[in-house]
Amino acid sequence: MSNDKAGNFLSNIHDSAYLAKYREPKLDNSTLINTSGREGESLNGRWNFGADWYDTCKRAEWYKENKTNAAGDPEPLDWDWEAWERMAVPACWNLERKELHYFEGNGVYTRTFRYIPKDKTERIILRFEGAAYNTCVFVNGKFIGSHDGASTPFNVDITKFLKTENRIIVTVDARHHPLRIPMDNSDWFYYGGIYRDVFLYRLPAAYIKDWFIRLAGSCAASAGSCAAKTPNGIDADVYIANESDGSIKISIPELGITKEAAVRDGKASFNIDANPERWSPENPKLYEVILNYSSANGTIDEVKDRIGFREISVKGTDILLNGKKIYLKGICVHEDHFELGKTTNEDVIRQTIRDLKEMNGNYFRLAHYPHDARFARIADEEGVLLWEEVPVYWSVAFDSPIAYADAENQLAELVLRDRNRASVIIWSVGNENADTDSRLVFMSKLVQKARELDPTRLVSAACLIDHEILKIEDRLADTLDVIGVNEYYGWYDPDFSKLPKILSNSSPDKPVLICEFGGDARLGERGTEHDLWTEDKQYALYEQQIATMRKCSYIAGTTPWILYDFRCPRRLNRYQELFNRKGLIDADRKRKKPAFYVMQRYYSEIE
Ligand code: GCB
Repeated sequence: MSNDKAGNFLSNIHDSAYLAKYREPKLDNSTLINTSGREGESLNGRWNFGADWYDTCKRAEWYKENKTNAAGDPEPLDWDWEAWERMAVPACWNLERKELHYFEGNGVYTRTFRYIPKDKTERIILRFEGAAYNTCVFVNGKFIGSHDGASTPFNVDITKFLKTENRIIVTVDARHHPLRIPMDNSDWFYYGGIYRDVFLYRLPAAYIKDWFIRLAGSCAASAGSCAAKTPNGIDADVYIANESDGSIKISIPELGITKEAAVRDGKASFNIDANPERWSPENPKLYEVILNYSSANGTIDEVKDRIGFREISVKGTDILLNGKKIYLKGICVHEDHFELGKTTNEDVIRQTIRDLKEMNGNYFRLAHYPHDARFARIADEEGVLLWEEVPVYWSVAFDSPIAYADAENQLAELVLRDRNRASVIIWSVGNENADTDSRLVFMSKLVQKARELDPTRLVSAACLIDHEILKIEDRLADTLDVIGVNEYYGWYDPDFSKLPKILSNSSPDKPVLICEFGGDARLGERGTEHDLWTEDKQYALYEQQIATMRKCSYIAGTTPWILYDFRCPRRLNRYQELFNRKGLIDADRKRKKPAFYVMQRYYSEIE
């Protein structure tokens, strides 16, 4: 609290607890609206921007726009919205201006917009697809809510704050500290800013808030509570906001389906007799699904989505897609783009998928945080399978309830965003976390949460190998459907001979994915197969890895590390120059290294 009992004009500089008043309302998974299939009005463009290193906007309440004091005299203001520089939205500020490259403070964004209601009862929802890391939203001088997490969407109903001319102010705090997810150390670059799209949605007074549609009875969990059943028909749950009754009609025109169900306590459920064509990489069949809501008092709402129906399950050490064994021929990919950072667009995503297909792959591990929502949507169309992950990376504060709440919320936001996407087959709850008691509790709870929100997909995590006993052993593995393993034999541990020993010492009762292996090579760097940083060494290492994996029957797929070189502040040697060079393609996303073709050959040879 402020020490300034006299209430003088300096009170804000003495208040070190100022952040407390910006914690609530929280914009989290409980307020999240499923906006797929809705037309938004874009608020992208060039916003005014101030690099506010000491967070003065929040401390001194700039957003209230108090231009005069109580006596009516002008205040010596420290902000000047219209004179501020212009910043692209969406964009990572680090790449917009040289001086902002390492800026990890608070960015203050502001713009105005005119609002003309189309209907007196409409609700106006402001939606952010992603802003890094903590975002506080202010409309017309009022604080509206706060969101934590750099890679998941959030939204807020701003209807009651709107006038004809409106000012919106958004503070984005990009600082990292040990309690955040991810924490203050990682192997990628933490960009800052409003780096994904911003939209306004006009919704009716009561509206369809969310829906979950899937093959009936599909239950992927081997270790979970539901016994796997043969899918038969289509199940759907539809959730309504601001109204507890009315009725929902679901239509799937191509299947000749129209069904109606009553809304009870804000929810309607369907079990529909149907036998849709199964979605798969060979046949990425999508059906248009239309939901219509009408309430007793005449409100109507409609959403449309394109849905693929498929089943993913495990049997022993196999992964089954639609009941048939599938080998996941994959590669890891970061969102990081040399020019765009974590901002992306449809062309970049489609090119990434073309690169995977050129490698004869069918699957991506989207590392290490939720990627842009369009990725899974395009993967649905393109027939690509996905592992999606939350940034519970390395040593997060496993003992902290604050860190847990943040991780669980990011997981829930990801699952709610993408659980209707056929391409997504695996939720991952973390990467390379030491096997401690507190980590086991933390991550087991995340596994449970993923299953509670979505029992139709597999749950995994990228685990570490026990280097002492040379065995795949991690207590978390008992709760997972698929064991993910990262290993760098031939690179961080030069003794490659350990890998075959580990594989033969282990006898897992569930599928194993080698979800990372690899080594750095700077594009064009040549030498012998023993010279670090060369394409020759990377090539030889890939050959060795593949030869070893081929012999192991319980490996159900692999995602080498990584498709493209990516920016990384902890990589400072002359070959790296602030990039992790383990890519099979250079950071320019064009020039391939020879090891790319090792994977291409391998994937063309296996079923
Ligand atoms: C890992 C991490 C990944 C790193 C990679 C590396 O095990 O999961 O995030 O970038 O190793 O290059 O060291």
